[in-house]
Amino acid sequence: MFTKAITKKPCRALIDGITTAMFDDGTPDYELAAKQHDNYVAVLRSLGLEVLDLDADERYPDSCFVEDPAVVTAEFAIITNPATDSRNGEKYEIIDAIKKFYSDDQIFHIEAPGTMEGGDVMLVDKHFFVGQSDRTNAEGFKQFEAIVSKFGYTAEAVPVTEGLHLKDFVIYLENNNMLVSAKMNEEPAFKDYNRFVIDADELYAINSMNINGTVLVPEGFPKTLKIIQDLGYPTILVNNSEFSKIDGSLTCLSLRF
Ligand code: CIR
Repeated sequence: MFTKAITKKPCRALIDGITTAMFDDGTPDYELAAKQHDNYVAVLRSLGLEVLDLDADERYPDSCFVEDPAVVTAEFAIITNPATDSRNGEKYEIIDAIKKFYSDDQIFHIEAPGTMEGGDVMLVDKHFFVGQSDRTNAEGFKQFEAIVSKFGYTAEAVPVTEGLHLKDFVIYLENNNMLVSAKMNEEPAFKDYNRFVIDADELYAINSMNINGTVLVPEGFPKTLKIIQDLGYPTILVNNSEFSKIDGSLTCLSLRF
């Protein structure tokens, strides 16, 4: 059960965010992104979460994607080591927010040469799947596993070969259900889950987000919406178009715990 979330307002420099245009191309419209972000925060609050919405930071174009510089659970927080130069400094900023909720002995760090971004980390009960991607390397995984094992969690590395982060291609919806890309459907790590393969033209909607039983689904992906609704989950549609232009999806806009 999530009770809290941390978010961070998009900055005007968002238009310079890193992008491979894997979902959508074009430049985000800052004003619209700010509105969409306010709505995202309002939806989390409507679901009962206490949300700390941090001020925008113009020094870091991608800093609204707070999921990447930290991984949080009920018991501990890990400050990651984001892989790209333009994002690495975000780890020094997120820590002030993390310290409002965690004591010093609950806060850990991934150190160079380890790299990690939270978009590669997917928790299923007490087991972490960790994407091995351009952003999260084997050393990052090794350090992560050593930390989480102290708290009774396990971790498993999964290759990410089709784009940015693990959770762009597989998401856990709870109740043993996963949304997967065609490629992740072949991944042995996920063989025991009920997998629902999302068509290539709706790839962006894999990153839907279960908040205490209600699933937030990006607007504009009717086939995925139907799959989620047919599974019996209540859904809320969220327009995330401006973030999708710089490879940002729903989970990346918050840390939930
Ligand atoms: C980046 O390339 O780092 C950002 N433009 C997008 C980050 C998205 N984060 C996520 O999915 N967790």
